[in-house]
Amino acid sequence: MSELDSIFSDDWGEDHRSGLVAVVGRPNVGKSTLINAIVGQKIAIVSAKPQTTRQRQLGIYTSAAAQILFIDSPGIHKPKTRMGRYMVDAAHDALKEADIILWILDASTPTADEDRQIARQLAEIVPNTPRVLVLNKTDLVVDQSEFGDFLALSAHVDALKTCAKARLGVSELIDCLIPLMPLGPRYYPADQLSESNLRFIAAEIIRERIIENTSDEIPHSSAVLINRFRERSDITYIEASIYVERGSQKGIVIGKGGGMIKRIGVEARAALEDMLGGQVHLETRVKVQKNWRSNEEFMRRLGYSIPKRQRS
Ligand SMILES: Nc1nc2c(ncn2[C@@H]2O[C@H](COP(=O)(O)OP(=O)(O)OP(=O)(O)O)[C@@H](O)[C@H]2O)c(=O)[nH]1
Ligand SMILES: [Mg+2]
Repeated sequence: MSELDSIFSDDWGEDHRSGLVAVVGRPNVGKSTLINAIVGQKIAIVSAKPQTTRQRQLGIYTSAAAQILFIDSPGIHKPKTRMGRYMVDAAHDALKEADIILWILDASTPTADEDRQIARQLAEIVPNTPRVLVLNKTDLVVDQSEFGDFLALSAHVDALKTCAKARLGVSELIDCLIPLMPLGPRYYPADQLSESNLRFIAAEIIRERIIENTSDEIPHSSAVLINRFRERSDITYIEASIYVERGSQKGIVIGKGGGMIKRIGVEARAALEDMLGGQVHLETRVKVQKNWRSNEEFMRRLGYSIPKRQRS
């Protein structure tokens, strides 16, 4: 059987391995970029601004020998809002589920205080889960002689260097992880790369265009709700609400003469058409939901599945 035939065969051997790898680290270190590089397709949005990823998301790697489910998680930081708390909780939950923890560090600042905090959290929450350290963005550093101290951050079974943006070090990383995974079956079909539905991906694509085109608090204060997603044979109709937290932010997102929202719409539509492989009709409306990042009920409406507070 060729490698390709054996990947698509349902007949994996007794030595097939599978499991969950939690990809964690500070915001903006390149977790989502790395997962996109591993699965070979953009399944998670990426930006140069911190706190881009807000929810747990799966990236599925499949070969003849193994299936590794990578959990992309929000960057671990000190939360200032209910939304921030939700994000850090999502990262902690990912840790608890995982067979292996892949801790990503940024080579241009490998041992920031935030990383020491994360080392403490790992030791407290998952003291017994094996860790692999990944030093990403190695392209940004000329003098690599100082890389030594990131190894001292925490006990680990292996440490590797990557440049996720250029997809360097990815196959070495997979080769390192496979023998560490438990024996197990293939959970998802070989051609499935994520478990996100199209509505979620559409909302994320629009959110990415907002993050890219705005600054200051607006990327963090914006959320996208898909009100309608209707697929016809030749065109997909999408209606989306963009929520911000204040009237002044709404003005900025709409822009002078509607210029900004037009740009966001044009860019998002192009990306959506690329993803769906067909024509897209996109309508967006900008709305204000005051301080929604502290409003649990509204966050739930946006799809951030916060558990209802238990009565005591
Ligand atoms: N130079 C360089 N930049 C990188 C590399 N990997 C990722 N980046 C950039 O780093 C920025 C952050 O990448 P993300 O993948 O969004 O980071 P993240 O860790 O998922 O961030 P959060 O979701 O906010 O926690 C983006 O601008 C990426 O293009 C790399 O290897 N080298
Ligand atoms: Mg991310």
